[in-house]
This record gives sequence, structure tokens and C-alpha cells, in this order.
Amino acid sequence: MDRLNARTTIPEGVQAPGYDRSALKPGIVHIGIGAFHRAHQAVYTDDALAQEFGDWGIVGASLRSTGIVQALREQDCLHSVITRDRSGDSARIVGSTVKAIAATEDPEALLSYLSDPAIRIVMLTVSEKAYGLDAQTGGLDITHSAVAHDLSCPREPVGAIGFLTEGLARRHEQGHQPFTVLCCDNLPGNGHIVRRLVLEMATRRDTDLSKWIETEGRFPSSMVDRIVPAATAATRERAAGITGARDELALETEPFTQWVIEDSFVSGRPLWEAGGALLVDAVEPYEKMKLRLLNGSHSLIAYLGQLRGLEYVRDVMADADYQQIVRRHMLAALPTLDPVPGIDLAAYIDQLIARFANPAIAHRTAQIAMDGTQKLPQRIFAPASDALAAGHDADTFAYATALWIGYVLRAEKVDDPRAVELSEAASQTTENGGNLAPFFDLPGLFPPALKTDHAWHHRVRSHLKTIQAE
Ligand code: CS2
Repeated sequence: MDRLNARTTIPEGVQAPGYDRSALKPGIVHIGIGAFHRAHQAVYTDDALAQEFGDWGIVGASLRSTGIVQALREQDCLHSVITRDRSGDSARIVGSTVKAIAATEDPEALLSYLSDPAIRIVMLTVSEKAYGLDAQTGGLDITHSAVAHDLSCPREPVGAIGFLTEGLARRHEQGHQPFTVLCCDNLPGNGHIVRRLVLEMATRRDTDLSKWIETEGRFPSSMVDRIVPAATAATRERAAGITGARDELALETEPFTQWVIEDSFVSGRPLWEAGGALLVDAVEPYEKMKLRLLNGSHSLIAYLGQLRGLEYVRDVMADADYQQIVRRHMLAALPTLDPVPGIDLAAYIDQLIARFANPAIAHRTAQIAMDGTQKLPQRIFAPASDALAAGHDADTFAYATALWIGYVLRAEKVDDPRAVELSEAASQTTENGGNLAPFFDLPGLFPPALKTDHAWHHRVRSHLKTIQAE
């Protein structure tokens, strides 16, 4: 079977790029070109280009791996997206990427795009842990290896914030406008977070630069949503069966997709509305809704699944009792939200339950269980603290916390950037007869109100005992 590329005849029934790819020029750099990006921003941009063509081709950059970059090059930057649900599968070939760069191989290539005035937007999906955010201060974590490196060698960056800052510095020196930075990771107020980190890194090198970024730069927040499991050999086989071409980058996802973007750009943007994106003045209510209802219950499902030997999210949802636990969690998170314009939250919850239960999506609980220290503060601990402050029941958050701790205590090795601290906390807890203080005392993890709430700690501890006994 031939490899997918620009000469592939795309079969009928498979959606092809609706524009002339040979005329497409780069206008966006996207950092972090994993499956999520390829199923989300790349698709929205593909739709935007089909409706209103412009210079918005994506230069896809990877900061760590070279495999995706290599595969994109071999496929003329095309990739397939398979959408799956109860009613069957459908496929499209996405063509919005025009170039792929591996920063570890050729950092200068990435920097020269970042300083090119033709690039007007830089988007990121690099995961929570890649920013080097100090959870305690909200500023840069100078012990984060990429941050530490980029502070000492700002002209030769390796990390996300370092590349953004050096790209902006070069534009400032050359008298160009800044690019808009569009963060698409699951962090609350993600635009504000990245702005603060870039400004901090810029200030340490040149206050003129940071003043310029402060006044001229734009860092819109955005909420992104689509469930995209890590692809497997079965995914690639299924894609080949539908498209008739071998695609090393094939992925499968659900039909649902959502993107809410703060409409604040330095110099234009693609017509992402064409793919259904919502452009708004304030993204925070949508972000909070998604982080606390979707991601919060996702983490709960992940640890529950891991402790009960259930491999996929859908397996947890297939158990009526567990499904009730998930719904109860969402209902408890609901009063901690602000009103979300245009969204019926009860319907949103029903839709989430159906999305999680989608039998055609094999989303591993192990994938979601990763990086708990980076995810739980915004997903579980912040709503817990809000619920307690409002005098509401915060028991489900104590339960989710107990599941996570139970998972950490049982795991031989957790996949988390703070794994060493976690395993120390786990040994201390085991030695001291189950007192969870070593977890609650981890710096920057629990909000102050939870750290000192002994009644809530007691709840977590008693849930953990039950979980361990089961
Ligand atoms: C998941 C998310 O892995 C995780 O932590 O909760 O990746 C989730 O699937 C997406 O945010 C859905 O939009």
C-alpha cells in the first residue's frame, strides 16, 4: 500500500482539503504537533482555509521528538483524521500544514520562522508540564530544566517559553510586529499564564523588550476540546482501510470538537469560525466549565480505572455505579462555575457522559492518569476549595484525591514530572501509618484553604481506606 502524500487519489467519501495546497503560504507556527493538534487546530485551520483562503499555512514544530516531523515530511505534510462513534467511521485528509521542523535537529529553522513577519500567530499544545510554571508563585519555575537552560542561553532556546521569547526578541530587534501567542493547553487562563512567563523571561534579558511585548503583544486565552486517544497500530490499519493509503500519523477521535478563543490578535487570524470555533471576549467561564466538568471527571475516571484494572474510559462508564459516581462529581462541580454564555450546563453534562461512554473510542485511563501534579490543581483542588468556601459538599473531590493518592501509593513508578517527590511522600505516608500530610504539604499543589482543612483531609483519608480495602 502506498504512503499518503500529495499524489494520493483520495477516495470518494473521504473529505479532502478544499483549497489549492500548492498556493498555501505559512502564516502560523504551531509548537507541539501531537495527535491532539492534528485532530483539532489543524482541522479548524483546514476548514477556515476552505471557506476563506489566505496565508495561514501551519509550520508544525516539535520541541522534543523527530518522528512526527519525519513522518509529516514523508507525507507532504498530509495526515488523516478518523472520526468514530456508534454510527460508524468517517475520514478526512487534512492539508493545513505546510512544513515540519524538529527543533532538536534545527533550532535555527524554527527561530527564523518565529522572526519572519509572515508568521502572525504562534500556537502551542505542549502539555501542562512544558511551560515551566511555578505553581506556588504563578511565575517561572527556575528549576525547570528548559527554563533554567533558556535563562542562561536565551539565544539558543530549547523550551517553549524560551523559543517564544527569543522569537519575539528577534522581531523587536528587526522592527517587526510581534506574533500573537495562542496557548491551547488545558490551563486556566492559559493566555495570561503564558504572557506572564514570557514577560518574566523577557524582563530578565532586556526591559525594553518586555515593555514592548507588554504593550504590543497579544496572548489570547483559549479553551480546546476533543477527545483524542494516542494512536495505535489498529488506528493506522483502520485509516488505511478507509483512505487506501498508509499514514503513520493517522489518528482517531470523536465527532465532538470545540474551540473557544478570546478574539484578540495582533494582525488577523484564519476564519476558524468556519470549523465552528467560537470567538468571544472572555474565555474563562468556558475554560472553567471544561476543566472542572470534563477534565476533572476524566482524572477521576482515570484513577478509578487504574485502581480497578479497567483499561479504557469507556470500560469505567460501562459500569452503572461508576457512571453514577462520575455524574455526581460533575453535579458537585457545577455550582463552582460561573454562568457560561450560550451553554446549557445540564445538557453539557449529559453530552459528556455520552462522549466518555463512546464505545468506538479506546481512550486509555493510563494516558489520562499521567502528570497528576500538573492536572489536579485546576481540575480537582480548585473546585474543591471553591465548594468548601461556599459551604457546599466537597466529598467527591476528596474521593477523587483519594483515588489519585491510592494510585500513587500503589504504583511502582508514576509518570509525572514530580515523581521523585511523590514517591518520597508515598514512602513517608506508608511509614507513618497512613497520615497523608506528606501529600498535602507538597509545595504549590493544594490551595491554602485545602492544605489546612483537617476535616477535608479526614475525608480523603477515610475514602482512601475504603478504596484500599476494596
Ligand atoms: C485528558 C485530556 O489526558 C487528559 O488529561 O483529560 O487530554 C482530554 O481528553 C482533553 O482535554 C479533551 O479535550
